[in-house]
Amino acid sequence: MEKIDLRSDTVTQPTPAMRKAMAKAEVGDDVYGEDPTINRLQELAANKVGKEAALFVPSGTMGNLAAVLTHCGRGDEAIMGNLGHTFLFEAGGVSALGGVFPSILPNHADGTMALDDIRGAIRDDNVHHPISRLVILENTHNRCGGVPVSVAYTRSVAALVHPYGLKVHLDGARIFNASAALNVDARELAAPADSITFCLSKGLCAPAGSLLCGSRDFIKNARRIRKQLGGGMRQAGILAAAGIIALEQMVDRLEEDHIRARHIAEKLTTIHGIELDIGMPASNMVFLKLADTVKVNTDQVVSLLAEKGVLVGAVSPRKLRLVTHYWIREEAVDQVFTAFREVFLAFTHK
Ligand code: TLP
Repeated sequence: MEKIDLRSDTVTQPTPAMRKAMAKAEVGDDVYGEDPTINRLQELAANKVGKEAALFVPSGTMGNLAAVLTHCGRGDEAIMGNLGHTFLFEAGGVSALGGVFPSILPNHADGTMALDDIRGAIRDDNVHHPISRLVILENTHNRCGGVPVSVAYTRSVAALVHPYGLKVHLDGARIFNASAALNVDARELAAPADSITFCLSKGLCAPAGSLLCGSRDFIKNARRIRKQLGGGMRQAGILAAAGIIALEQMVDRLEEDHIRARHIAEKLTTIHGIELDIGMPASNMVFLKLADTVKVNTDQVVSLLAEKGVLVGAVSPRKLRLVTHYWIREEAVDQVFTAFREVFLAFTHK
């Protein structure tokens, strides 16, 4: 039985074009700055998000960490959302490795933090306080349902914090999904931010790698931090070759994943016991809630679906996440629907 893997877009396999490009990639020692394929990827990446320079890093987590450690020193404070990836899913790296103090604000359902909250979190100059250095935004916002965040919001955060000397880092792991969902160039989404990380190894299907982008000076400093973190990868042009294909061939098709997510959501919400927030899905993520009438928790739903070859994620006892990507074809929509219907029918007969 072939599995339909909707747990994440991180499960994507490289495309045949990527494998071909990887086999032929010209490589060199990237710690010396001599890998031509990495250099080409970095140039392409910086251009795609409208920044001066870019740095190839092994993962989105390292990209965000290197950004925070470049912007902040030990004891400095970084303002971030309570549902943000950096706060929830990066193993506390900013504190563990950088001594950076997180100031956590509530994320609203649309992925934003209230401007008043951000203003209130900026410390004044007082010996009792850490120094506020950074605000971290996320676009699309994963835990808020994969919602894209507007240019206007990102601009207003930057306009609010820049006069106080704070920088803005954008975790744009899925910035091209945001761009497709809003029909806005990724450069515009990134423009207000001082730095941005985006990932090649999610909807864009590359086997590994992310890009940290920003000003030339910022990237020069981030290069040293990447070295400290052990992220200098030598002949990683083999990976960068796939990244180039990701940027050249996989960005413009992301809208297809969003359409498929909508098809899946439309079908699944016809099943008794499945609920979806209004206006969702907003990109390639479908977050489904179990209705109160469903007496089992998502762990059980996940294992019953897995027996039928459909893999989905449980993000809480009452919430499932399904993520569409290149390897989920239109035919899969009906297979997913059938599996869910059978599983949910079984519950109502118990
Ligand atoms: N997200 C993963 C899990 O870690 C939750 C997923 O399955 O969605 N920023 C955002 C917004 C992300 O969603 C992720 C990965 C990362 C950063 C980290 O990227 P990697 O996995 O490359 O370190």
